[in-house]
Amino acid sequence: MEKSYSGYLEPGYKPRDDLVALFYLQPGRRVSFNEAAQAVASESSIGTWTDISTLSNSLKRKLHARVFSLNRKSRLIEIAYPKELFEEGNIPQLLSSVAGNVFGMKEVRNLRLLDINFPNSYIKSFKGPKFGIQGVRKTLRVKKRPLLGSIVKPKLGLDEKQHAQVAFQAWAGGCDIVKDDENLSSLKFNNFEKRVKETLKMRRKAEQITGEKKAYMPNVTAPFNEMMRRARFVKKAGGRYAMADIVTVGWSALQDLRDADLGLLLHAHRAGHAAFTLNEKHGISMLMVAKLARLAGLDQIHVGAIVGKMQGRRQEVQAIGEEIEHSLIRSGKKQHILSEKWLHVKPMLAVCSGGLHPGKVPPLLEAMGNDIVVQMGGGIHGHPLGTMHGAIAARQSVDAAMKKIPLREYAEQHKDLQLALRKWQ
Ligand code: RUB
Ligand code: CA
Repeated sequence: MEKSYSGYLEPGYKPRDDLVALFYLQPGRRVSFNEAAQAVASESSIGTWTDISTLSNSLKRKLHARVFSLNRKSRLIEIAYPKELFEEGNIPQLLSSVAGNVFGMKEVRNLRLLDINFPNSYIKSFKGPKFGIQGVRKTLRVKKRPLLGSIVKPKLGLDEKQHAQVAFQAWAGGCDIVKDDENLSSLKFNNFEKRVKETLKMRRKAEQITGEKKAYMPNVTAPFNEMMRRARFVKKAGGRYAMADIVTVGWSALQDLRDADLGLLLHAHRAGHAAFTLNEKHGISMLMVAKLARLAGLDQIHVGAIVGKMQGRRQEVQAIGEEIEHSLIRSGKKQHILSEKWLHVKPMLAVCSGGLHPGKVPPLLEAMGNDIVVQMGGGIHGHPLGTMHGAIAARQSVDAAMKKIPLREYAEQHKDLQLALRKWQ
């Protein structure tokens, strides 16, 4: 091993004010586990491939990261980083360090950043969500039941008025929230400003008819300045929410979107996350992504639906949104990433989405509890009688689950639910 990658091992070291990262690590060819672990600690803190005259021993002692626990069997290592290595309130810099060069080093065959434990001083430097779970519930005046959301479908193709009409039908049928899809921004056939105006008009109409509070989540994903302009436009037009595709716009843009304090609830769509979260051995865990989104100050985030169309292991999805023991991380430690106690940082709401329909609501709530948004696109617009009846059926499924009545039994008196179950179950 290169000399510069040695001296980063300190078993038994007790982290105090450090930032502690948990990695899954598989060494590269002809590299020992110890060597690979130290290479990761070195490259992600102050080291490079060879020893250098500019790094004195005293400097190294002060700032180097320490591998303080290694488990060859589980391939888990924990690394403690002095907090001085990180600029407060700067997520891109954090990731350039602990999730930067290390993923491509020859000493490493597979490396996965599973979790980071932040010291309080670091957490303090972020505002966190402005609203959080309680803020969303207050805005929509829904106290206990899961919130019901829909995505306008087809994801692209409708014009502004058609889009607003579909949204209206979904609200009128019983949805609390209607959102744009991840790839809808401002297109030739559907202009952002026009769509927002039309859809908010329909939101007000739906509120009058139903007597319920409704919300529209326009997708502001765009290059930074344009994204901010669109978010401000939404606020001015009377919107309550904005959604952004967090992976594609990036952490820097998200932090500024939150820091602008526009008074909008912020929804995080995670399109693209699976490029680095899916491989169990390499990349960054979804748990980590959710934690960073909370730090950045988003109010809600897609976490997976377990019973739906998208990948996402039950255990990890639950660990993000629900309080269960997450054995993949630290056995014995209760993980509840979105509501874990974090000083002033408010709990974030989990959004379950992707391939859901009314028949899937009871097992979903069983797995995730009631503090979620149940979001359905196809499962509402694919109803045999159209969007409004689809939304009615979806709301009936939530009501049945809340009353603990089996869906089939509830469907005997609820025609729309019955039709949905007939199509999808
Ligand atoms: C939902 C949809 C969302 C996915 C994304 O539509 O397309 O973009 O939820 O996946 P439908 P995830 O209800 O028709 O499947 O939520 O896992 O990030
Ligand atoms: Ca989508």
